[in-house]
Amino acid sequence: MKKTWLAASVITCILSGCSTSTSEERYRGSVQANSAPLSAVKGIAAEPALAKEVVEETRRAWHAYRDYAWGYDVLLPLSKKGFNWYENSLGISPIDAYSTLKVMGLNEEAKEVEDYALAQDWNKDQYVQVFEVNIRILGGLLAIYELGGNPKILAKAVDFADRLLPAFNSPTGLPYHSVNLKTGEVAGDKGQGEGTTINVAQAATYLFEFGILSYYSQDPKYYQAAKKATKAIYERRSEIGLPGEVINVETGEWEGTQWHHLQAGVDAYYEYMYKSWMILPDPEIKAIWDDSKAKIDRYLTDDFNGHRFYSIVDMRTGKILKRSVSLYDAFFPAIQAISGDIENAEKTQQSWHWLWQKYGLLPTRYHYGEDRIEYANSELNPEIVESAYYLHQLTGKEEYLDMIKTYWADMKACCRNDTAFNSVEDVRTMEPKDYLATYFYAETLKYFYVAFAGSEAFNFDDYIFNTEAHPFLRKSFDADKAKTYLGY
Ligand code: DMJ
Repeated sequence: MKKTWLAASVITCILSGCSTSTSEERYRGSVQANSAPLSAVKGIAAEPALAKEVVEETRRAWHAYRDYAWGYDVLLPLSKKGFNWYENSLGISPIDAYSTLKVMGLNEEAKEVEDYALAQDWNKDQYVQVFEVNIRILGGLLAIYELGGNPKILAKAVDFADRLLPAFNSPTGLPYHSVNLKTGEVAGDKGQGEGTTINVAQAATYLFEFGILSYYSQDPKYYQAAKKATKAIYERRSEIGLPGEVINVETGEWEGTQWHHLQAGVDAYYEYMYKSWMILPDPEIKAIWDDSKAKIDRYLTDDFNGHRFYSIVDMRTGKILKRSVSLYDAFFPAIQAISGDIENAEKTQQSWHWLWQKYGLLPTRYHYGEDRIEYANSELNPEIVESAYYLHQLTGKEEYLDMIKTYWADMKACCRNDTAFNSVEDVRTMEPKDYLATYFYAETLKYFYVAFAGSEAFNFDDYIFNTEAHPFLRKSFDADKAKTYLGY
């Protein structure tokens, strides 16, 4: 096994912390194209008793997974058994849960997951969705390394990423939807076109994990593949500057609708431009973000009936096609806020909070133009909590902590069961659904905890989260070294 690249200096830096070379100017006020990320307000309120409660609930939910679903990808909390995404388990829940357990100080549980991850053999004759396993498994392994420092975990991450890389061998550099972990053969998503089409999020949500892996391994090939994919989307934007929604990875043509939006299917494409730039400051990516953010502001912003949402528009004209949102879109206030656009972040979060209060959870899809639910289920997704957390940290306003208290109380009321928590089939009836998403462990519980625990337990300014809420210490990444290790 080739491990010589793992320079001692990198390990030292990760374990003991090295100085950051990015000087973060504090910036507040109106939006500014090249604004530096904001910093948290000092001395803001916390809720230690609720933080303790979240830890106990996490411990309980985690032990339910261990008791009923150990070794499976997902816990089915009502039937009390496990479920796998594919033929063989990839251990998605535990690998996703590690960083939450670690951040909460559940060290015994976290160590058990680390040992479990080390025992995994990725040489599985099985197709996996590149996007989904990148954010959960590669992101999870990198977080185990970041927070635990075990070089054998880094070797596991490298092995896993090397098995994803063949997906990027397309004529455009855009990844195929799925790749076989053993053979490197690629495949499409069943039911989508000829098997060569993917959505924008599946195409270009790799800068963060692949960038971090290039930094740790000092091998630019990962970041270069991710950057090529992001640029392949950006360069195919329309005359008014908007990409589409679904693209053919072989021809580079947009397929299906001419829609654009920042919802599920696009969301993390935008999230990763800004977040990857925050730790690995590639100026080319920042320029793409600045331009993209301006286009979102100009074409997708929709103030309708007293609410601020971001709509579905025609990529060629910017004309609004549908006033409909998915609960995943609630990630956007967090990115608006951290990138300096507090004013719009606050407006958007208020609308999401209004929708939450209407039902006591967010429905998966809501048509705000016609005030009706399109998909009524909820899997206890994290985005609205995440955005309220960012806004609480960045503005210091207690109303955002109050929002998070509401979300926690409502989630317990609807969805806490004798095992752990469950999803719901319909937010109007709260009919239980026998599923507990891996991101409930990775994200939802973590955002509740860090919001309630306060900055002494978890300092917002010190970390950046991947889209699955795996936290990485900003000071682990030196801007000058990043240029060399990532090759930009
Ligand atoms: C998570 O898996 C990730 O945040 C992803 O980017 C989209 N949203 C889900 C949770 O809702």
